[in-house]
Amino acid sequence: MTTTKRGADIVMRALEDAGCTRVFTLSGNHIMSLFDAALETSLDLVHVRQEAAAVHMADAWGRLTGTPGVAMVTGGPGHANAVPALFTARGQDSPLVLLSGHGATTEIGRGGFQELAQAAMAAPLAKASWMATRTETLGEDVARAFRIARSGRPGPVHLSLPSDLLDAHAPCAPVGAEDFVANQVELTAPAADAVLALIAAAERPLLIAGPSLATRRGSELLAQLGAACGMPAVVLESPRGVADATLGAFAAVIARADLIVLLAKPLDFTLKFGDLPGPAGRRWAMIDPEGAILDRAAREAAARLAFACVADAYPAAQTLIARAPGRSTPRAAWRAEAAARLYDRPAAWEGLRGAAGRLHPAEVFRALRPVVAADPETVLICDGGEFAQWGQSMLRAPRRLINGVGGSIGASLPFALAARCVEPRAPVFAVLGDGTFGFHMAEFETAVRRSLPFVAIVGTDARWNAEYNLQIRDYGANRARGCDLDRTRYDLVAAALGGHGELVERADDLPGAIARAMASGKPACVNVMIESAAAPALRGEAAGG
Ligand SMILES: Cc1ncc(C[n+]2csc(CCOP(=O)(O)OP(=O)(O)O)c2C)c(N)n1
Ligand SMILES: [Mg+2]
Repeated sequence: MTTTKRGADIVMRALEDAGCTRVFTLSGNHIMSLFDAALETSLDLVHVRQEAAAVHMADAWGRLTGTPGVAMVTGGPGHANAVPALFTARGQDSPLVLLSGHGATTEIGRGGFQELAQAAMAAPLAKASWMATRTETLGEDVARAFRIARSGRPGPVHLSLPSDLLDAHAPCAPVGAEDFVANQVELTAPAADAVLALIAAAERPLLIAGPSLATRRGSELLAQLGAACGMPAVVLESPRGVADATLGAFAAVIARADLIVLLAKPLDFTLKFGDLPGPAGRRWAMIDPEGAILDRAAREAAARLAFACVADAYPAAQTLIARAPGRSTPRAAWRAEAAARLYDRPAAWEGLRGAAGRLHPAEVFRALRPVVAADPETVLICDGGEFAQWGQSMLRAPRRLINGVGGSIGASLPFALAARCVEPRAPVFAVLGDGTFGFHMAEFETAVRRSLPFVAIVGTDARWNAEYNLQIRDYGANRARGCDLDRTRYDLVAAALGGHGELVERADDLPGAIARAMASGKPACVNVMIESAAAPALRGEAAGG
C-alpha cells in the first residue's frame, strides 16, 4: 500500500526494514530531520566525536556481524571527515553503508551551504556512491545501498541525502525485505570439480583466503575446506602480506606450495603480484566475486593461472566442501607441517625483557596472552604500528579485527566501541601504539557516555616507531628525524574522560593492571611504558624450491 511520508521517515524506516538496530553518527544541519525521524523508530543512535570514528564503528559492526554497519554524518565537512575511513573498510571487504546529509537539490551549483561533490569524493573508496534524487524512492535507495554493500565482494557504499528531499513529503511504496538482500553467485558444480581436480593433482596445494573470510564463520569454513581437500588454508589480511608475522614461519610453506588457490583474495602487492618464491611450474587458481580481479590476475600471472572463476566466497567454500569427499588425499603430513609453521614463534620471545622502567612488547603480550585465551568469545583488536604487530603475532583469538590490507592506523578505539555494541559480555581488547592512540582518543567519552567498556593496551615508546624504523633502514641512523612523541599519560586522558586508567612501568605490575581495568567495568586505558622495538620479523622466508 502506498502512503505519504516525510523523506527522513522513509529513510529511517528503511534502515529498520534492513535489520539495522544501531546507527553510528555525528549530527549536523543536513541530517537533523533524520535525527527527528529516528525518534519514531527503535534505532539506537550512537553519537560519536568525529565522523571517521562513526565509519570505523560501522566497519567493525559489518565485520563482526556480517550485516552492513551504518554510519550517518552531515554533509560537506562531516562527509569529508567520514570518507577517509572508508579506505580501511574497502581494503578489508567490510560491508557498510555511509549515509551523508547533503545540501538541498535546489542549491546545487549555486554556492550552497557546505556544498561539495560528495558522491564523487566517496566514489574511489566505495563499491557504489550516489546522491538520491527523489523523495519517493529514498527507501529503494537505502535498500540498494544495503544490497550492494553485502553482494559479491562486500564493501562500503555511500548514499548522499539532500536535505530538501528529506524534508519533503511524498507517496512511497514499502520496500520488500528481498530488496535489501543480494543474490549470491554460487560456484557451479563443474567449476568446483575443476578446482578440486587441480587440488587433487597437486602435491602441496595451499589455499589463501581474502579478508572477507576473516570471521569466525569464515575460519570454521576454511578449517572444513582444508580438511576436506587435504590442504592448508589461511586468511591473508595483513598489509604486510606474506611478510605478516602473524603467519609465523608460514612463508616456508608458501615457498613449497605447487598450487595456490586464492579464494576472494586478489593477486596484489600482498602476494608480490604472484612473484613469490616457489617451485618451478607453480600454478595458481582463483575463485573471486569480481571478474575484473580475475582479468587483472590473468594479465599478471598469464599461463600460471590454471583456473579462474567468478563466485562468492562463502557459497563457493560450501560447494567445495560438499563436493570434495573422495576427490583428494588427506596430505596429513603437509597439513601438519603447515600448522606447525603457522604457529611457530621463536623460543627467544619468551625471554625478551626491556630495560628498567620500559617493557619489551613481548613482555606485554606474554601477560595479556592468558587473559585473551581465557574466554573464547574475546574480541581482539590490533591496530598497525610496531607494538601492535607484536600483539598480532603473540595473541590468538577466534574473533580478531586488524587494520587490514589498507594498512591504515587509528581505527582500533572506534572498533573497540563497536565490538562492545555487538558483544555484550566477553572481553574486548584493543592493542595500539601511542601515536595511534591520538587518532580517536576522544571516543573514550563516547564509550563512557554509552557504557561501552573495553580495555585498550597502549604501548608508549614516545615514537612513531614504525616510521622511525623505515627512516633508519632507508636513509641511515643519523637521518632519523621527526618521529618523536612525548611519554604522554594516556591513562590520565582516559580517566579524565570518565574511563579507567592504569600506568605500567614494570612487567610485574601488568597482570594486576589488566585485571583492574577489566574489573572497572569502564572503558580503560592500560598505558604501558615500552622500549622501542621493531616489529617481529617474518621467520623462515625461504628462497623457494
Ligand atoms: C592513517 C595512517 N597514517 C600514517 C600511517 C603510517 N604509519 C604506519 S605505522 C605508524 C606509526 C605508528 O606509531 P605508534 O602508534 O606509536 O606505534 P609504534 O610503531 O610506535 O609501535 C605510522 C605513522 C598509516 N599507516 N596510516
Ligand atoms: Mg609508538
